[in-house]
Amino acid sequence: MTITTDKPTTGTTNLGPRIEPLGPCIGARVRAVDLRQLTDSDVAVVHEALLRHKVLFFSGQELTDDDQVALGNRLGDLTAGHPVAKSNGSRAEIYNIDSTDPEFSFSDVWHTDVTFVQRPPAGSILRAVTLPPTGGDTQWADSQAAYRSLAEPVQHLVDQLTAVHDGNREWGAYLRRHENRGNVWDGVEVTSIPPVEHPVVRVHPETGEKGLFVQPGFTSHIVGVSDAESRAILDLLYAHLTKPEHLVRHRWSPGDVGIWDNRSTAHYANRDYTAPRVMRRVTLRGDVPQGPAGVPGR
Ligand SMILES: O=C(O)CCC(=O)C(=O)O
Ligand SMILES: [Fe+2]
Repeated sequence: MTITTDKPTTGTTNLGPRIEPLGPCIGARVRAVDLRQLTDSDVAVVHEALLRHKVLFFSGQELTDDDQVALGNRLGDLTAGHPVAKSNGSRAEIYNIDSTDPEFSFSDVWHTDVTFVQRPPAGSILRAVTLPPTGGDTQWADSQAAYRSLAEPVQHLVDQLTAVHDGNREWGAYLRRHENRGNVWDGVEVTSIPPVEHPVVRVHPETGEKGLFVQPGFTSHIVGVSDAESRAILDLLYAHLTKPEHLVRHRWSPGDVGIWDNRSTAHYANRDYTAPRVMRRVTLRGDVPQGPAGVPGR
């Protein structure tokens, strides 16, 4: 496994964002930045830090819904809030994750956001609005560190595989409850969730690094192998992806914002609270996942 340095990558002066890594592979805290007033140079620093650290945490931010949408537009091109869940926020781009909403579903399964569409979001921006006194932490896994630390023969095996991602596992019941009328996604009303195929190993479109791209939330099976083989391979990869050394855990405080790269991470929201918890998310448009040469995204 490649060991990267713990030294801050940039920002040793007070002239811009300061990046403080939270571990050798995943996670960094970003200080000295106001997400409502990013300069072009701040945007470049945040973008570079995101590629390197995969999830970034900002504290003391006072974002409104409009500010969060504006931030998303500074960092990329925003999708609708969710493909299936109807817009329930003040803006179509916002996905309101509210534990008091009767339609709320806990995200207590490892997943990468919206991998059940052909072009899953490249990144997500999550803001804490209402928090329980304790609990409700979120964890992220570094899918590239996980790939790198697999034994080489296993890397060769998974390099060749394609998996099916099926959003009906999490969202089929919601769609049925709403008479098969979901949200509007890429300009089209979603009325069904056809399963899609993605490579099991994703080549990051910006860095060229390989990462595992299967998660128990939406991946249903591996193509072209038996059920037993698919189950065993996926169980191996899930256990490996979520080894503690591949993880970072965040305890949310009011004013916190987390930004992550969905092309190199999976995440899990702890289901250990009873008091209301409200988070708001926007997602950045992504591309069709590509596998190693010879295993195109389909
Ligand atoms: O509520 C959380 O901490 C995370 C929920 C989630 O999975 C997401 O925002 O994509
Ligand atoms: Fe998520």
